[in-house]
Amino acid sequence: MATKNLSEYDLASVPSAEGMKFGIVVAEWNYQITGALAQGAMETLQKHGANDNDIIVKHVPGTFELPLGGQFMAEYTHVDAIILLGCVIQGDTRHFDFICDGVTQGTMDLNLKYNKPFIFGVLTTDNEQQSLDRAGGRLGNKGDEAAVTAIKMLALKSELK
Ligand code: DLZ
Repeated sequence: MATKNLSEYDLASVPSAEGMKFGIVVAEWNYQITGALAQGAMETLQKHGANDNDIIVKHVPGTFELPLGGQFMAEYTHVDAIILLGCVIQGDTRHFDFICDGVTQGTMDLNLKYNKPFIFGVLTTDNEQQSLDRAGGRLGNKGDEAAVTAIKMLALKSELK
């Protein structure tokens, strides 16, 4: 199966992000990659009408800290959706599995605890090249996909409320 380009989507399917408030939490580990994810997410939110003043960006040390960083955003700011951006690259030890398990379950828990979208913008790859490919490289940018997902989930919430 061909891998999807993360930056390709149907523009018409994305509602306006005007008036929506976003938090972006970025892991500092593998920052060459996570910084590119953050740039992609910012640009995509802006492209769909989000106001610069409605986007808060904060950093945490590593991907393992993303859920707590997201919880701080939910508790102490007025954002409507939070995008969590990280990159975990497989190493020689089982650390990869522990970080991936923690951030995955932690993110799901936050979605349900706060009734807000917490978007899982985390690359989990076997090597650095696979991550670069998905951080603005040949397979697009996971930050773009995360931003579009945040907008769509907020629009769905508004529609149903
Ligand atoms: C310790 C660690 C390792 C080995 N690998 C990564 C990684 O590939 N990506 C990442 O975002 N963070 C990594 N970390 C750091 C952990 O996420 C975390 O910051 C530390 O274990 C401290 O809790």
